[in-house]
Amino acid sequence: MRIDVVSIFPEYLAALDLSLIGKARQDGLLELTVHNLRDFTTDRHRTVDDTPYGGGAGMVMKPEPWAQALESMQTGRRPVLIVPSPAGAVFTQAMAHELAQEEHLVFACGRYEGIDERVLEWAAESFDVRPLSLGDYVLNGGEVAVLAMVEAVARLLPGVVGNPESLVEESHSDGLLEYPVYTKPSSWRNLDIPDVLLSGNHARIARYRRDEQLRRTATRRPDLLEKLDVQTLTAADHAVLAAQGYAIVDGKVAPVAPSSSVSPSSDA
Ligand code: 6GU
Repeated sequence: MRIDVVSIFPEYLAALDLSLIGKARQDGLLELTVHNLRDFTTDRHRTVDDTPYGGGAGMVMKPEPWAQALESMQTGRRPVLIVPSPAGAVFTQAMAHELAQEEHLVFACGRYEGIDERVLEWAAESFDVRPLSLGDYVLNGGEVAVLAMVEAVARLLPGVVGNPESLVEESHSDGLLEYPVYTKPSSWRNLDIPDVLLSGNHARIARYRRDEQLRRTATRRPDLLEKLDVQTLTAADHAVLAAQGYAIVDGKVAPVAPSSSVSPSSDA
């Protein structure tokens, strides 16, 4: 995969030299280049921003440096142009999987109040333009979002994560949060790991972990439960959900009064 990142703070992206992503680049699995937007300006001051038409606070990124930068990275195919913005659609694990299938991603890091909107219109001719947000909060610029998105995508590329099985059971891959994990010692500062993990009974361990995924998701992310494909839920799952105050209503997981038929268990 090829990734180009355009930013006025290329040093911000230095973290992409490290760890698994740095290794993927060294191994040739990922060809990643960070570009300085100011290298695409033509004036003495290397100006990238100007005041907003219509007034208002802050500055807006000028269109021409962006056009010069993006033109320099056009290829025969249509690359995906990701524009990190709190005004974008929320980036998800499903999108990370989709983007991991692409040949070429370009990330355009905006700063200040954002990039002149015409850049996105103009770019749509040669790029698949996607304004994407990390979530409902505001960052000062796209750089931190790019670090997050590049890491989420690159770790899905074949060969980047050593053990591909570690990608299967993680949070969000099946619409549920991950179960809790423990390591040695089994008793630490008067806190014991759940007995079932020492039982050697793999079916019981799998059931315990699935229960914890359902309980955690019910407590921490009830919004995810309501998006679950109910076809993937077993009778045992229904019982755990009932104890958390959920039932299947009209083919969806929905909150109801807690069931008394199943003894409630402590939450993760
Ligand atoms: Cl992608 N960019 C900025 N500037 N702020 C954000 C964001 C992105 N996602 C959440 N907040």
